[in-house]
Amino acid sequence: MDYADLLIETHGKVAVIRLNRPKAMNALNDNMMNELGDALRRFDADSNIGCIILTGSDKVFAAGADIAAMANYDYADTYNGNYIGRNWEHILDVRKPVIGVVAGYALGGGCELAMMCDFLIAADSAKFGQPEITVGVTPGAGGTQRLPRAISKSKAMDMLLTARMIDAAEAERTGLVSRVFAADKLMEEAIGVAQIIAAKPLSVAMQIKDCVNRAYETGLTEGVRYERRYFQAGFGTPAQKEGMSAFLEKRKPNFEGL
Ligand code: DAK
Repeated sequence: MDYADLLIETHGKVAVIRLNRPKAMNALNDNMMNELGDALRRFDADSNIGCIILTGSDKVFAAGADIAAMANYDYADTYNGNYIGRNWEHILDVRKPVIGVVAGYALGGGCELAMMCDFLIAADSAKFGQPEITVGVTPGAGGTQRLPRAISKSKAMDMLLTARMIDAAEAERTGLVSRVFAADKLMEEAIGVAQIIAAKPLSVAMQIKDCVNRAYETGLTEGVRYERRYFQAGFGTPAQKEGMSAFLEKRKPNFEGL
């Protein structure tokens, strides 16, 4: 895979996709988002991959949508061209786990893209913000919806209305990120987390992801009913047989290919 605005690596069953427009602080433009959709689709379909990491550089995850590209847009350009909708949200269709790994700035569309990942790991250098109000627009890729769900209405209103950035410690305290590591250990630690996930049965990981995402979009009763169907259907599968046999036989399970 050869891309102009992304760097790609694999570490065993872990794929790493790096946003890479260093001269523009990884500002998100059409080409990058098209490439990102392509890379995500390929890794999702690749049976050698069990977990995907989306990251940036050690300085910036992404400083938002590309302001230079959108400064001259008018309503017809954004509405008729389905700006954002046409190519920013492929990540939501990925069935395998996707970890967002953030060092430095994740601002505006960058913060929104990070929040589309399944969970976030941050460096102690990370800074999250939704400064769109300062450039005269509302967020357009889910910032007003995912941020209050992640960190509470009050914190989200504060960030969205004042454009205040929060640091890694506040992001962890408020639940936006799950873990924080020293910047120089970030990728090593994040790949370690991804490798743990990739060694689990992929079928079950995808079902858990589907169920947790359901919790976002339905009420509790409906969500628990959804989860129960997966749970019951899981009996008799190779993953259940291997996992439970291994426990009873006091050995490590081998979920290769499951
Ligand atoms: N877009 C384009 N270029 C950017 C950029 C961005 N978002 N952020 C930085 N750059 C460029 C700078 O212009 C500069 O380019 P040169 O001057 O060197 O050519 C280069 O990256 C380095 O930036 P700085 O010189 O500013 O670097 P600093 O370290 O001093 O500052 C910073 C880093 C990240 C704090 C600063 O660059 C900054 O504040 N950047 C802008 C952050 C921002 O406002 N982000 C939100 C963007 S708005 C919608 C759809 C989408 C959206 C909204 C609505 N609808 C469909 C309704 C999304 C909006 C956004 O994301």
